[in-house]
Amino acid sequence: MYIISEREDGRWQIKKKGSSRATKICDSKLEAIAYCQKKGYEYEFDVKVGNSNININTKTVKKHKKLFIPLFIILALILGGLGGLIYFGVIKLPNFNFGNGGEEEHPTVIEGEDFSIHFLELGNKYTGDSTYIKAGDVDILIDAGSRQDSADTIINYVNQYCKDGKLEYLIATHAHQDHIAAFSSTSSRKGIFASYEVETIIDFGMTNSTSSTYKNYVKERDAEIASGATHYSANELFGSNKKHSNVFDLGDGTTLTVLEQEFYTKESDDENNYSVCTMFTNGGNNYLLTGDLEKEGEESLVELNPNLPHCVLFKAGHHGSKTSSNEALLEMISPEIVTVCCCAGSEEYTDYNYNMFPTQDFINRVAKYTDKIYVTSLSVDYENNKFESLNGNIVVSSNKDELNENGTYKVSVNCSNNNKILKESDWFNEIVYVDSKGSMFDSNGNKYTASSSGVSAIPRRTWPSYGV
Ligand SMILES: [Ca+2]
Ligand SMILES: [Zn+2]
Repeated sequence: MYIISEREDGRWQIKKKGSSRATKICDSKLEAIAYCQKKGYEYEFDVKVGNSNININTKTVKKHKKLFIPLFIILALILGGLGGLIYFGVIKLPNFNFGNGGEEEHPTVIEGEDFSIHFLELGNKYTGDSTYIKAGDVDILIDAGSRQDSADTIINYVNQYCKDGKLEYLIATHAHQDHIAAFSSTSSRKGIFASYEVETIIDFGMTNSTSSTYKNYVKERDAEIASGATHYSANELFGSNKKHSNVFDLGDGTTLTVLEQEFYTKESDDENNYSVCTMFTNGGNNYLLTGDLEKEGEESLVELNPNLPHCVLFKAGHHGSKTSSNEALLEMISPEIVTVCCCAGSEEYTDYNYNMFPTQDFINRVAKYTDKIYVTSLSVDYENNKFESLNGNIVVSSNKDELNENGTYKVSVNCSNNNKILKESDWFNEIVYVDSKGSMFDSNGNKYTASSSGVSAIPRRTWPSYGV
């Protein structure tokens, strides 16, 4: 049995009876009814009379019987009539996302959470980042990769949660295309800046980039600033000339902290080191995102933040590259959940099996702390643009009604494709063919197969014996 009730924000929620978490939140009561009917759920309403909350099947109903029964009958008639009209197609409902059908489906929209962090698939074969965070009514977007055509995918996703057309925060970690491409528009497609009103922009203090992607980003960012957005580059949050504290209050005890590292002001020959590092704190949990920060950047981060706390979640540095997520950082934060935004096993950057994202070295280091590694996408056939979801969109969320024994908010992971941890995935255990150097391709660029000569068959990835 499911209960449909109105929320304080005027939207309507569907809750499984006895559950504290909503299964689905709808914009209207009609939408909620249509959803239940479509799903074949038995449902009833939580009806408000005056100030008291009356549940139809409780003792409270009897107390208000005389008042309540006529109301209920009228309500039932109205809703029944509407239901019938909808059923017979007389009233057209807007398009709702009903998912894929079936009992064990993974919801495409996670509802009823106070805090959620979403690692997005980007709609193409390229590795890149876009992370959406919802903290109460505050909407935050960190990065908009991997290419300009990811804009539609990101916007469609974010609009399931962001209902006011306004991003309270927009953060660009560094100037690489796979992080900023979809912020700006093209003649045929609107980007993020053109699609939302942005309140505060936080971006990198340094860049070596002269790319057109970067220039387009700057142009649209500056237009957003001209129309009222506040802008801080990371270096303006530290030192004697700082313009704002590096801690931003998101309300309800949630904070966004920009963590200091030396490459906000110091030159590096690796653009990745300029990455803006952020930590979210909510309900006693910390969530760490370091963009594409490399080893030197991580060392600086650890040095300048000697009190970096334990983090329930770490977004793998640089898409699970072998040069990021190093021991010095992992040791300080001892992550429980690690998310990787990449197209797993793609030859976009390398022909060598173990160096393809997420790399074997990265897995070896993280394995000491957790096996809860989740990866967004999967490369099926890079040349022919074939990609699929691995975990899909990864949502890590919590709410104040579900607590751990120590009082911190219980954190859950829900992915749009499946919730399988990496080491149990087909991809991880898949047999691949490599030459003596570990390459999956011959000198002509052809992929080795079982019948190629001089190759060995190995599993894609292995889990180290010391791993948890
Ligand atoms: Ca908003
Ligand atoms: Zn990147």
